[in-house]
Amino acid sequence: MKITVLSGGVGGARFLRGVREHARGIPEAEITAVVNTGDDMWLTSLRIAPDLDSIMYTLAGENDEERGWGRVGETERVSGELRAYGIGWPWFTLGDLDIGTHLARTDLLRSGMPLSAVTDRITSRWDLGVHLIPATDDEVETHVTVEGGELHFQEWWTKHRATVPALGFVQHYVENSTPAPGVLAAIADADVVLIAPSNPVVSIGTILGIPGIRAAVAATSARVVGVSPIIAGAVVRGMADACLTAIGVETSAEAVGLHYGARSAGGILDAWLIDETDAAAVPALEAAGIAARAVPLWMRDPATSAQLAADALAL
Ligand code: GDP
Ligand code: FO1
Ligand code: CA
Repeated sequence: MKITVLSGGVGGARFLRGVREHARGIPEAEITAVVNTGDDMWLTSLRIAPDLDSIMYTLAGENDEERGWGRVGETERVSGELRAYGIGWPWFTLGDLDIGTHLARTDLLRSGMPLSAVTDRITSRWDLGVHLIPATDDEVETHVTVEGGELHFQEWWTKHRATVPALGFVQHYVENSTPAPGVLAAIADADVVLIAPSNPVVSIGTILGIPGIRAAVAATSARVVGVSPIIAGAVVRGMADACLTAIGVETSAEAVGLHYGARSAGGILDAWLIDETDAAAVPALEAAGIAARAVPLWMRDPATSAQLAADALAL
């Protein structure tokens, strides 16, 4: 069974851990994650790819579960030195172990390898059980339009904690970008395409904004099932609500489902999984052509993540 998952960072990583766990019971299961790279950036000459790294570390069991990003057992000696020199972003900490990943990625990129090949090489260190493909090999970075100018998404997200009102999001150079090798095939040849409970705007939205990807999802013979990242009108973590507000979408499971839209109405969803507390939204979603089911949506541990994946694959 070919399962393709569109995914951002933390929410997507935890969901992918559940998909992998549940797929252990599915013969011939092959899982491919198409991962957002809009949060990526150059920092102190290193290429940082937060969502690819969040997923890689989580599936490798090397992630810092509490912090939600970076490596477990991390130290910050090098970033202390960078701060002392006034180099880099003092509010964006590059851990020592994490810098090992950035050096490896940057070295391979500098040798001329595309990001997708670099990702294959880096992730081969572990047996992740999921094939990670960046949505594109091109540098397409999310910037946030704010009063008076633009910020790189990471500055808006980590320095300002999304407190500066976002007037909009723009992915520079996205119009010239193309899906990375294997992305369109992973969507077209899938038995099921899952939209992870990721940030609908800057994670899923950015992936769908790469020319060709949204059309591929709309056209695939696979069933397309999404999982709401919003429970009872609130994000589980992070600031996706600030992103949704910026594009005029209410922070609710129903509004996000309708924002993605029913495939039968030109959108991307066949089905939408929402939390039990949002069960009242099922009729409206069904009326819009989206099959909906209310189940526990909190991924508290690998077991609940696996159950969520099972529910999504059964919908
Ligand atoms: P980021 O790139 O690190 O922001 O992570 P993603 O974009 O992949 O996902 C962020 C979203 O994951 C947030 O909006 C959270 O609401 C959502 N999320 C995190 N944990 C859970 C969970 O246990 N259940 C659900 N349904 N959503 C979650
Ligand atoms: N998030 C923070 O809130 N503070 C940080 O200092 C920080 C550093 C960092 C370094 C590498 C990396 O891959 C992610 C990092 N993040 C940090 C998390 C990142 O901002 C989130 O993963 C968002 O999804 C943006 O991608
Ligand atoms: Ca992210």
